[in-house]
Amino acid sequence: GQLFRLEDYRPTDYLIPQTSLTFDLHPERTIVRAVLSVERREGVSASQPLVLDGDDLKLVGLTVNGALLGDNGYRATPERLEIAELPAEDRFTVEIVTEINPTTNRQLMGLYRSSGVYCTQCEAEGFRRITYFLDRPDVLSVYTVRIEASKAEAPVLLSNGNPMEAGDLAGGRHFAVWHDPHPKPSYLFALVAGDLGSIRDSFTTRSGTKVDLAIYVEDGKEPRALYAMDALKRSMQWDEEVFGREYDLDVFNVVAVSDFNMGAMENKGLNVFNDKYVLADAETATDTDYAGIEAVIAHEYFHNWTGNRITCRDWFQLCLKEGLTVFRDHEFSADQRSRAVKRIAEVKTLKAHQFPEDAGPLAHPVRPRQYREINNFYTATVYEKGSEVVRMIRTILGPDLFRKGMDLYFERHDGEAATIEDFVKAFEDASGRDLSQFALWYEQAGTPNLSVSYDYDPAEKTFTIELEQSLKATPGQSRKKPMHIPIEFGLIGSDGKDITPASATGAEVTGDVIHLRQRKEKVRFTGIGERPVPSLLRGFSAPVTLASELPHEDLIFLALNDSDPVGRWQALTKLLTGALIAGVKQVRGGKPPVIDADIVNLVGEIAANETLDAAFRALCLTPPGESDIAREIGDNIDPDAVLASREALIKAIAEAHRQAFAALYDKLANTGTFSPDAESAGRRALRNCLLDYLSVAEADPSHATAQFRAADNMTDRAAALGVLVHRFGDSDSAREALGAFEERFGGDPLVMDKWFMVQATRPGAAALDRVRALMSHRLFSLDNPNRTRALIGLFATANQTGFNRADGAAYDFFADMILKIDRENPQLAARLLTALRSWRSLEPVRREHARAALARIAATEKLSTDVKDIVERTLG
Ligand code: HT7
Ligand code: ZN
Repeated sequence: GQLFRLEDYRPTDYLIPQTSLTFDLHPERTIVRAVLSVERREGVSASQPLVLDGDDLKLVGLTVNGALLGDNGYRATPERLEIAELPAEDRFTVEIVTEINPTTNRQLMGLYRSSGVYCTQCEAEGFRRITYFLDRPDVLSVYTVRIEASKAEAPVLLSNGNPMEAGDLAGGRHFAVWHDPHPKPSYLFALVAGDLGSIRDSFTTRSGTKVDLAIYVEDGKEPRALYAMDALKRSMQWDEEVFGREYDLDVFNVVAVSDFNMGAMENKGLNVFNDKYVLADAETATDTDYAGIEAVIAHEYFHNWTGNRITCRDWFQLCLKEGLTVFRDHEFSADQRSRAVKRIAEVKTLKAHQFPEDAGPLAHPVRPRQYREINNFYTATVYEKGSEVVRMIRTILGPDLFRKGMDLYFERHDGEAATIEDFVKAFEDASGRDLSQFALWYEQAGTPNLSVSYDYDPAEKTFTIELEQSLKATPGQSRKKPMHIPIEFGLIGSDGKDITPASATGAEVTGDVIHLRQRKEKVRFTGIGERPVPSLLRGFSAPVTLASELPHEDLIFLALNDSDPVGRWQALTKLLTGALIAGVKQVRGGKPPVIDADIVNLVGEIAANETLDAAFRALCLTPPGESDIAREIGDNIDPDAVLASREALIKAIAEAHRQAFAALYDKLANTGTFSPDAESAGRRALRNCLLDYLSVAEADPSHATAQFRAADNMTDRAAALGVLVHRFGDSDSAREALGAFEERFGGDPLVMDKWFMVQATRPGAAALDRVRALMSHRLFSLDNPNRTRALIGLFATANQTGFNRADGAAYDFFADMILKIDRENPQLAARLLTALRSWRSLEPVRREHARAALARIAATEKLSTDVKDIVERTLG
């Protein structure tokens, strides 16, 4: 594959201010007529050909200003249309007719059919699979789209913008015309046509415009879209209140489809969703599903300003829209739910997905400098770390200047394709602060490590913090510069209250933020009457790892007293991780893990503290996962020892608190009808944590079976099923529960994904045979991304002992699957393959098996550019 580099960016010679498309939809033979009004840029010679992108296209017609071209006037391949015979005038019209087959399109990019519904996916480079075009984000065009289709097959015809015209045609066909007045890049184009049901509502913007809202779903599933509609209206309101952003069309449509490569897509005025992020009711969706729907609906809606009105100059700037929009959806969810609980969930996600990326062979900067396949850069680094970078800008500037900077960014760049430099400059200009060093967060890959030591001088009443930052080499970046790291902090007195220092010298301190800029710096606080316990990185104010020399007692104190819940959770996590790692060493030395009673008591104390949010207590009661422990160990990982250590800790906690947990479990029982609100969800989360502990303490499935049978909602049912399958997998209770679940939900593949997932993640080497057997289930298909992710994806990413079995058989199976999926859907195959990115951290035997599986993939002929890029970088 070709290497694309940021420094090679050049604007195009031609612009396409207007695009008119006509689709004559047929399942196997769709004709697309594109009429492009083209403008030559000033200074560009008429002898400069117009070179348009294509992908797998068949050209069936071409004219320029209405005239056919001579044989030497153009050259067409499936990948490119070069038109050399062009008029001398700077404005002309190109008409292109292409023929495409939506039915055989299994890549799910371009125009494809999903369960009989025509739909498009154009980001990043799918539009070129529909027609030849300048398919890049800095070419903005006003689109008019006419869709013609069979009225029986596709009564609903949708595209971007506002509806203009509709009517019947001969032969049982009909048409609709859509016009989007906002110039947009081709990746935001969308079309949907099919037999869909819908729910409707409206939203009146604060300037008084009524917007018609609709969510389209498979016929009969309309009631399951009500929560998504509610989330959409709350998102529209919130963006007006918090960012001052109003919606800008007469209609806003959302469509749910069942075959989709990612979560959703923000096409202007016509968001297309994976049905997983639309459909929910108590019977079929868990609290996690509800939270996911709320976040993704908000995320795509927020793109209307951050992504669509202001788009990216090129794909290197992807984080300009994605990082910023993730930050916006995080803030939205924080305002709708418990802010602290939301923040802890974000930190967990960042550490689970982004930190390993930054520490492995696929590490890249938030703004990459080069790529071979852009689809492989929709990563946790671009999205989640990109969001953390925006959050740090807010921490550094404070909320008021941050808002001023955002307003300036919107004012300056509305209607443009912008860069990260434009974004950062808006904050510099709004605040007068120099952010040039800060901007290194966009350039340098890797997670900085902060080493911290403390010194209290009782005679001088001073407390000194010494900070040192370091950043390891990452692919293509061996030497790194020191970063500007904002560290929120508190100094806690023995009464649990924060001490206000009289003064601070050394590194800059603004309010409760230390600004570390040098490689090594000290801060000296005066007027500190007693030795404080420092809480650093409150709110997880920077995406770094923290190595601090705090003693055990201080961590326990923080876990119980920090006024910042994120700080409490961080202290507890540090204690638990330390204990778990010590346990791994003991297991590998052939000894049973010795569990520290202080830690067991601490967990019990937090569980019993009813002044704390139930959701927060649930987070504290869930020990770091197997992959979290592995990440903290860093190398020579034996996943079986990790599991054994974790199980020993759970058992010790479960046995010590059996009675208290049983009483609390009963007390938290359901009352009244199901509601997905944050408080009820928190109560269920805590109760389901307790169910697991109780089942371990009792070594008996009856609590879980009773809960499974009595559950009136999917959260409780799925949690009970998880305990039964993971803890008592060979019992009749587990078999019966799996059977009952299948009987009840066997008609609904999306719900059955939970059934596949729970089995794919059952620990132990035997999981591989179960996964193999489940692939023959009538509902399973490698063609459907949700099914494939539920079974193969979860097996590879969430079953550490099953996937990393010592004989390497699961890696072999996985390699076979990747190669098979790659023939149909390279984007999906490449994404799944990243499950092997941390292979070098394994112990030598597993490492060699994993390497061999990767090498076999790499040696295969006819790999897609997607998989080739990932496998080559992974092998390094
Ligand atoms: N902007 C979108 C990213 C995306 C995508 C979505 C669906 C299928 C393929 C895709 N490639 C890239 C989704 C988002 O971040 O909002
Ligand atoms: Zn996005």
